[in-house]
Amino acid sequence: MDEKTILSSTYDNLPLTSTHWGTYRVEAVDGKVTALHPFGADSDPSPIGTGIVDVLDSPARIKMPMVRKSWLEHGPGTATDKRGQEPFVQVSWDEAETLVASELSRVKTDFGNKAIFGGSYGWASAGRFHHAQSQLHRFLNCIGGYTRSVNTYSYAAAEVILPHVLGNFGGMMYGQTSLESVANSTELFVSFGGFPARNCQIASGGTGDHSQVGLMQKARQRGAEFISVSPIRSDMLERVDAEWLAARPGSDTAILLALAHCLLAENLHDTDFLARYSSGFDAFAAYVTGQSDGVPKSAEWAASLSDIPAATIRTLARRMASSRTMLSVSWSLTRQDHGEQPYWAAITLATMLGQIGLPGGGVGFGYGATNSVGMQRQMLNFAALPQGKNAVDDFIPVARISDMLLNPETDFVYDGGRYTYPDIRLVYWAGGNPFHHHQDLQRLVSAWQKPETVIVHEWCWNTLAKHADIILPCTTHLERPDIMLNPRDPFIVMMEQVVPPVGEARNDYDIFANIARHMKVEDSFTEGRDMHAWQEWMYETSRDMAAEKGVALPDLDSLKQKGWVKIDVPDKPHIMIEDFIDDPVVNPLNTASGKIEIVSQTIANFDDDMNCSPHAIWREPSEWLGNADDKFSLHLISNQPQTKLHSQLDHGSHSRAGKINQREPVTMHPDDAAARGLHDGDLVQVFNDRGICLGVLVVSDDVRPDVVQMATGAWLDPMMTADGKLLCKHGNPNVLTHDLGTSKMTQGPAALSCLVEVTKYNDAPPSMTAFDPPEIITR
Ligand SMILES: Nc1nc2c(c(=O)[nH]1)N[C@H]1C(S)=C(S)[C@@H](COP(=O)(O)OP(=O)(O)OC[C@H]3O[C@@H](n4cnc5c(=O)[nH]c(N)nc54)[C@H](O)[C@@H]3O)O[C@H]1N2
Ligand SMILES: Nc1nc2c(c(=O)[nH]1)N[C@H]1C(S)=C(S)[C@@H](COP(=O)(O)OP(=O)(O)OC[C@H]3O[C@@H](n4cnc5c(=O)[nH]c(N)nc54)[C@H](O)[C@@H]3O)O[C@H]1N2
Ligand SMILES: [Mo]
Repeated sequence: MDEKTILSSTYDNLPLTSTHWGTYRVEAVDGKVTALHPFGADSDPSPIGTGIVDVLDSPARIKMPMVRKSWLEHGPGTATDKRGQEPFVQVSWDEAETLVASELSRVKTDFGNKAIFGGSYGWASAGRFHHAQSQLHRFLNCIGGYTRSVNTYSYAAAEVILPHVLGNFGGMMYGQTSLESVANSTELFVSFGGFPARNCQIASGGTGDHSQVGLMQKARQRGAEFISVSPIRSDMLERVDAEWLAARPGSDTAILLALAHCLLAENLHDTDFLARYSSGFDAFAAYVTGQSDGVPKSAEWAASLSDIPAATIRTLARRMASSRTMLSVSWSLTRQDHGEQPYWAAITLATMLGQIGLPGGGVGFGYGATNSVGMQRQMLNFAALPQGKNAVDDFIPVARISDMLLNPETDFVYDGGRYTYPDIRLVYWAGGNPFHHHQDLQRLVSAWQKPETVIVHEWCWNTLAKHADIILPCTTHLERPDIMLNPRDPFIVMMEQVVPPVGEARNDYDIFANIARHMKVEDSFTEGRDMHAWQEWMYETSRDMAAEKGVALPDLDSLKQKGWVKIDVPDKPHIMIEDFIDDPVVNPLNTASGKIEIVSQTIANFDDDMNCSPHAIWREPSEWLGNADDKFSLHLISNQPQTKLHSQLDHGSHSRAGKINQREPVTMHPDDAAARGLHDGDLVQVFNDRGICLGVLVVSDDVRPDVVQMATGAWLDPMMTADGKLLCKHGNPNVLTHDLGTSKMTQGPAALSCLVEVTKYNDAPPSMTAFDPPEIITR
């Protein structure tokens, strides 16, 4: 804990709210929010939350239901190419609900429920009840179901590979060896992709205390050493004095294989551990030594692929074998071509080191990605809004949305199976912003023209809202009561309604309840409960669940009185799959062999055209610096933004303060800037064959040569160039990224495999319109 620790403060009497970026005390005057203050129990509060104050009630706020003009005048499917450009007509709630209900009924009757896409991927808000996707999915299930999406943009490739190798995904991701264990016991923390302090500001579902950075610092003070393999120096938090290995992006699997090669060559691998806990090592070893394919995966081999000297790799392997080592792989490694391979290779290497199950040793997935990863806590489960049953079986891997819309009734493969894309007529989105999160946005813009109707719940005029046919304005966390009830955090917080809803905004729940009434399914949607009754049900059910695990939570009235509670944290640091390590026969993993699968026979049995290898292997990414023939010679890293969560609050004061002349910074190494005659502060265009993105140049040796960095999150501000390319005036890097799946097996997003070029933008700078509302027609 650093000096910022405040155990009580002058704000203790103000109402509480919780967000994905932390818990705050809210100050309001005359029904307007004037400030958000740190929560006294938060040792390292994030400033991100303050960004909402000036935009809660600003011109970018959606205050009434609206319908795109030609959709309203001529019906579904009209001028879908005008989405994002046409004016909206303001309508009453009753008119909007009637339109939505009759359009859903039409699509159901004419095409069946599978023609409704309710994937609605994204983060929405932190309260347990007003979780927009849970509301949407429950509602759509009440009317007969919807085509869903599986997995995330965060780590889709890991979600597919981990069940094969370690038996499940969620348990591994949120049952990792805790950072307390790292702080107490790790001697060498080897990180691929860093431990970026900026990302620990975030916790999906909310948090009470930002503790992770403090724990890393504690490990350092105890004497732990840190190595960061990453294209960006600041990916490892500064306070731990890490040694930086500035590897070529996309080369991690090669380095991991070479580390395995060194262990084998010097007989440093733990053969007893391998025999007792894993299956398939011999076939992997034959691949690593080159016995099976003629290519030894030696340090020299990896050096030419990664730009990390062979001697450095060899020394690292020896240090890893002789220290208590935590091998940490970031989630970002999964968001690139063959993103499953670095994870499989890392698990294999950690198995060879034989430290899985020991305090501070083994492998970790995404330490530092959020405040929840490696959080020491009671392993509890809490109640969530029941989803009902989806009567439709169709699904897509989440990042295949453009493929689905553009190629209805065609086949795709995923995790060894064969499936067909449904023919989608209606898209319903509540929570999440595909015009932020998806790759190759020009392709998405075309795909988005396919459905006849797009219905969106949003609170602000972001790019998604502007691309809707029917937009229904929802409340924010400050305008409704809720509970922060996050099983991955020791705090529970009663979130208060601080101000009345702005304009005619309504809670997602009430919007769905009213549409459900029009569609005669109100009883099954609400079960006779209003929001308060549901929240009480959620809390009381969760309290019972906790009691079953021996954890006593206060009753609801006491909780309301204090506002928050912190559940006691167990003294003994949590260790991943400790029970399996204790006794692999009694507590086998949920894999085909019950052991760690260095070779997966299940994957080996997949059809040949699925192009899957039975163990971790090196595959050259489709786009990377290793391909000297590519006409674009800079690797673009589009990582998480410091000043916001994705696109949320991009229009707020905190995010705007991080921009330069209203646009996003693009960071480039001094050598690359000099070679191009570029200077700090230049307005530049980042481009490739897919699109163009404007930004302002920052010259810094924080990035390695040949790499440029541009954070995600800027609201797409589109402009078409004379030759028909999508240009973002503001700085959304997803106009540049490609829309290919990570692999035929995992089908995740691969945004981080992306090459670009950067030149000065010599035309007159186009004016910024990202935060302007569309033209609105009132009747
Ligand atoms: N190039 C590139 N692209 C990436 C990534 C990358 O690293 N590089 N990262 C990817 C990752 S990891 C992720 S998780 C995604 C994130 O992508 P998203 O999760 O889609 O991004 P957000 O901006 O958080 O979208 C949340 C939306 O929900 C809305 N919202 C908030 N509260 C409510 C509510 O109560 N009700 C309703 N109806 N709406 C609400 C917000 O206004 C916002 O528009 O982006 C992915 N895209
Ligand atoms: N402030 C803030 N925090 C966030 C979020 C946010 O939007 N804002 N989003 C949250 C979400 S949804 C997620 S999923 C997590 C994501 O957590 P991460 O995936 O860890 O986050 P990123 O910032 O995308 O990537 C971390 C770093 O990986 C490095 N990297 C990229 N490619 C490679 C590579 O090929 N090899 C190696 N070794 N390194 C590489 C980049 O330099 C990058 O800065 O962050 C969460 N935290
Ligand atoms: Mo994510």
